[in-house]
Amino acid sequence: DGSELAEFENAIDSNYREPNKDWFGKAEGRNVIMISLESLQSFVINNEMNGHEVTPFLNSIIDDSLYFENFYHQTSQGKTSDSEFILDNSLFPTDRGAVFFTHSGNTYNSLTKELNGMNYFTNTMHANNKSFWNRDIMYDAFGYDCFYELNDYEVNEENSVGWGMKDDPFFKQSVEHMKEMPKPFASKLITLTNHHPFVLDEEDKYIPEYDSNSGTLNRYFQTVRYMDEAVKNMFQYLKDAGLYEDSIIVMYGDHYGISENHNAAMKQYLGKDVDPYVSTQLQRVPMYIHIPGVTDEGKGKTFDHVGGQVDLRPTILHLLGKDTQGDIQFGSDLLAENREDLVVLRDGRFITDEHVYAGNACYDRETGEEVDAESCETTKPRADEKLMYSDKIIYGDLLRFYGEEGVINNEELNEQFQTK
Ligand code: GP9
Ligand code: MN
Repeated sequence: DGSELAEFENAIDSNYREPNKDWFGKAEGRNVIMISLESLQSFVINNEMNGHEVTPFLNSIIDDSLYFENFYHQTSQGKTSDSEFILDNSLFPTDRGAVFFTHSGNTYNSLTKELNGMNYFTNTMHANNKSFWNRDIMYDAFGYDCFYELNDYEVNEENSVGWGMKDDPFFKQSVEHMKEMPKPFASKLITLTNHHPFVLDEEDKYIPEYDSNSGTLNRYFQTVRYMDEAVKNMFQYLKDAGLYEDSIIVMYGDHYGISENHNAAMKQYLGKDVDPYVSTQLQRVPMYIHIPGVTDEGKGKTFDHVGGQVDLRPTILHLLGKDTQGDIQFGSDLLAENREDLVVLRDGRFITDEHVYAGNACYDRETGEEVDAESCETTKPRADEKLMYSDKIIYGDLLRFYGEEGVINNEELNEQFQTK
């Protein structure tokens, strides 16, 4: 009877938050440099491993950035590609296979398409085979102008390890490409060295291994430390190329690096049991927005409200001065003033300002103590609804019914909601 469609649209409209006037357009016209930090989890930030600082550079730029300390990844089986999907669309990935493979034929209203409309030269940079995760096909659906892939990099034995090109030479050669790009450009750079099984050449080991029974966790600290050094160098490469001042740099962890298989080793490192609460809190990934001339020289700010990768798209567009009202999206501007304090993970776990819902139990967010299940029950329908509507959009390819001005084909869309 059409009321389902109305419900659907209301549910999505309610995700939107008005931009914060202090931040709206603060990075207008700048190049956008988005850096996907492979497998980087927040627990290493401002932390030590047997007395060794793990992320000295990433720690040092917190004061020079907008930093979100309770920011969660929302990926599923599609790993890096899921994080890319979320960034571009502010939709949840699906929980069956990788959406990059299963729904590359859909219509998307991507961040990339918005940026194209704002005259950006949009591109994605990753020194791996272009068809890995079906990227070459999905990137066309998102509308990227260019994909700098394996063949666009000088990759040799010397500058490779593990999965391929090391992060430092990758950054260096990416900046060479940026110099040649039409301005303004929007680049997404996907790092690779901090990837399981976390291997490095001797010369790239800045700190020793950890001493648990998990070689994976032991080496993880070392490869994270390597990535930290590579990011530090990247900032310098941008400065040397004269690209730093005119850019905004957004950096985020794509997903966890240490799975539940290493809980015993994690328990040793954290000094506490990895129960469903701790495990959920370990899904936090670092998220930085660095705006030279605005947030640097100690003018940054750390935010403790909860957020997730679905919030990236509206946050970035609002910083660039493009309002996202009316867009079909499941996140909201991280800098908005009246945010809904709810982040939903793809597997149904969720986090509010007060609670963590995991393993069918409800925990106090501050203390980690299990509390009455009822405390989470009021939020659960809203959390489930978000996943359900996002799935509906992807499985029904519903974005093909929407255009710049909102609904373009209401009749067909209506039909979608009647014939289920
Ligand atoms: C592969 C890289 C790593 O190109 O993105 O993929 P992951 O295993 O993290 O999804
Ligand atoms: Mn990854």
